[in-house]
Amino acid sequence: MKNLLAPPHVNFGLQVDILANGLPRLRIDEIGGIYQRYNQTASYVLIAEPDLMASSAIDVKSTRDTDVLCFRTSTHQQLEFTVQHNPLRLTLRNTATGETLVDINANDLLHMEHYRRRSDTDDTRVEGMWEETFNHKPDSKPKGPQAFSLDIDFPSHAHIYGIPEHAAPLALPPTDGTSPRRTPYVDNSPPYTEPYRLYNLDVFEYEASSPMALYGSVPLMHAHSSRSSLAVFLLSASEMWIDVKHPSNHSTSTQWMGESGIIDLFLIPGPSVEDVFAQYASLTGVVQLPQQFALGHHQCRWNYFTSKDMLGVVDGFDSIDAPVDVLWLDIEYAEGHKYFLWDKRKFPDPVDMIESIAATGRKTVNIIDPHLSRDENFYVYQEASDRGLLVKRPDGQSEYEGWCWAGASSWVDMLNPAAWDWWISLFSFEKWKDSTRNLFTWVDMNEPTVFNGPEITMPKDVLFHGNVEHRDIHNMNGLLFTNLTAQGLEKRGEVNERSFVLSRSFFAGSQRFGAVWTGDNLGTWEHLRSATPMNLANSISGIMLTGADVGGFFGDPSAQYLVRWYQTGAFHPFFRAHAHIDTKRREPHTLSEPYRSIVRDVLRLRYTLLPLWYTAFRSSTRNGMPVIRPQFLVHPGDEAGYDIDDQFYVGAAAELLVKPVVQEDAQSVGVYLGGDEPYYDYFTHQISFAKEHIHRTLNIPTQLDTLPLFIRGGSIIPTRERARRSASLMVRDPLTLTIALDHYGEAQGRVYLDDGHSFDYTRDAFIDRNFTFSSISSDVRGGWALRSTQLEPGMSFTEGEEIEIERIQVLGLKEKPEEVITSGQLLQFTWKEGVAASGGEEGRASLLTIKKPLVRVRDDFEIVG
Ligand code: NBV
Repeated sequence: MKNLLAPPHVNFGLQVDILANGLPRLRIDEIGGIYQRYNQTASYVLIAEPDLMASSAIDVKSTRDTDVLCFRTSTHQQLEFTVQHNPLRLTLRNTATGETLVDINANDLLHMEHYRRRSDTDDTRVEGMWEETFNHKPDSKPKGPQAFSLDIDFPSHAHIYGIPEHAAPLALPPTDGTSPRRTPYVDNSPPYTEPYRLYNLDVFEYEASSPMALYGSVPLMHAHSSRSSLAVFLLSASEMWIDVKHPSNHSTSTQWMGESGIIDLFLIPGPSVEDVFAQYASLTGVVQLPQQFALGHHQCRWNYFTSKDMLGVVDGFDSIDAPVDVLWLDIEYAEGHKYFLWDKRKFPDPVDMIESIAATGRKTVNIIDPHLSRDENFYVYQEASDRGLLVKRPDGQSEYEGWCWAGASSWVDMLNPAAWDWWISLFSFEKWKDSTRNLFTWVDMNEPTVFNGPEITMPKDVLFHGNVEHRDIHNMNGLLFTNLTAQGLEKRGEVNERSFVLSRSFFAGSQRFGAVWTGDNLGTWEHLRSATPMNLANSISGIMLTGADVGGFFGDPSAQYLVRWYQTGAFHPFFRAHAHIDTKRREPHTLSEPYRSIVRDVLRLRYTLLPLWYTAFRSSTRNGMPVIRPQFLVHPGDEAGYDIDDQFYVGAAAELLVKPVVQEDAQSVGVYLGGDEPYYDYFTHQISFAKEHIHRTLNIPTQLDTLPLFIRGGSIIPTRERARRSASLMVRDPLTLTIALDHYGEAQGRVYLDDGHSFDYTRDAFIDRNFTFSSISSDVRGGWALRSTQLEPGMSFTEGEEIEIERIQVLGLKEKPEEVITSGQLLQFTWKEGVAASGGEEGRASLLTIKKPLVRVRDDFEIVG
């Protein structure tokens, strides 16, 4: 393959592979160049080298100018991938529908700068080609120019999503200065004129709406229409820029520019939204099943200063009966910001403190920033230095030194295999005596942040193992760190516990190693508004355990604002309150009434719903679907929902719909009702549904204690109605099933339970049930049956055997049953008259409550009425 911008003797190769499940993978690299472009990103990001489709399953038709590959995906899509040689153009077409899904190089923007010797060229005149400066910080660019560019068109898809992390609307606005389709959530936000940038950075006080780079990046872009869904994944960890425009109302054109490395592009053909997620998960993996506590409420602050301070916060929660699972320690716990070393003046007996907190059912997390103080007496630095495990200066010899909290610092080179076991060993109980199995890890500043570096990060020309420049791997630096830290936690002692790591920097695949959050947001309404689209963007990019600093990191916002933040954060997967060191204390117990009680009730609501969250995560480990979902995923055919990102669904089957209130002094909000199913107000059981030609948007009054939350008709949701002090204290509590009927008077649901902390679930120690509620007779009285069947065999969860279902409530039944029976026994029930789901009327739903159904979760049962 020739590149018109390169001299004739330079060659580029295009390798097209069709993966076993039908995903085309395209790799473009220079052949016989002076250097080898970096091509190892996949080995850190993909779960395995993907299997290829047997060549016998691919029908290849070649002419002088084209090669056409015809094959069937595992989702039974008949596809045709065409390589047109001159000019080069690559297209993916669905042969059944004739739709062109992806069109590459239609705009002739596919280019790769070839490697050259400085002495061989007169290119030195081009500014920035052989060295650059950023804010007076030099980049020596020893290999010279090596960027690539590529245009990817979606001729039949007008809506695109993904490529986090940006504080931007979920449906990505164009970057050519034209106005986005939807009114931006930030007042007077100008149209975007810069490309979306992927370059993991620690950005001080980031803007609430901007394509600028933030802490994480996932180069995955979804394209969606009412006909099909697909995605592209450009696996490069170098800096990238992505431009977006819409040549017409039904198409999108994008241009991707990367600084270095090979082009490694995966086409993810769908065609359903579920297929896209399963296909992406087949590459980068699914979310790690979190410990139950990770889904509870987390209380953080920069900083709790002493053991007494920490224990006081625990008492504060207990004093108002508010649940919390994890107490967090920021950088001031560490002596001289030398992480792993507790400052014993403030925390004289860390183990005692951690275990005192654990005795109340809570965990502790402390922060391990990746910069190592270059203090010869600091064992972590000393060991890393002695073993040659630190990132090197561009000379490849001396240790790179930069500034961070600890002063002069160095960084561990996570490309060096010798660093892996060593880093893991730091977490072992033998080595880290001041830790216990109840202590977990927060990895911050792992973009990495270097105070005196260009753009507050590491210079691009510093060297990692194998003489790899930082520029080639920058965006996966955080991922490598999180991976090894998670392994450290899993391998310490013989404890058989799942790890928990929170990381600020992330990349494709980070879902396998823990949680992420959206960094240092501001305590402003705009930032509260941006948190939901940002978490949705992470979710649809595979990063499932995602959250934002509840309350806003910077500032001293009002109590009204804090309440609205808790109401929002309680429905984000990772739910952690956090605040800057200069802010006033704002833990729930420090608030005045009525705010304190409202926040406590929101926390309890989160805990009541933990079985639903946990089931959703388990489900995601099997199918790769997000646990929170935007409108377009739940109603993929409804175009009116494609730009909506201020309401979302929660649960394995999107059972709940939530619309956070994010405007100051809001009197009401409009909730968009997708589909034609009934929606039940979670608290009042009022039924609403979209009435064609009358309303699709439901206006809900929003007093401060109101949270617009609905159960989607057709769902059965598991809850634990007694919120206790922490999630781990609830794992054996009985369940309540709430059955919200659809138009046909039917519903289904699921619950997954295990011990909530160990790996025993991988050895069948779990309960996984399927519930169906359906009519069993066609007579006018309409008898029904609720059945529980085993979804996945896994019956060795002995701890869970006695867990009961203590209550069942059925919403929207047509008639009061004469009797309710299980296994020949009459069950007691109460009945409240109300509207039936099948009647097409709005109003408060009828409510059948079976108080003691006498069944255990693990049992097969049938309850009829
Ligand atoms: O470690 C201090 C903070 C931390 O609280 C915050 O969550 C991180 O995002 N950290 C950044 C460093 C300094 C921020 C100004």
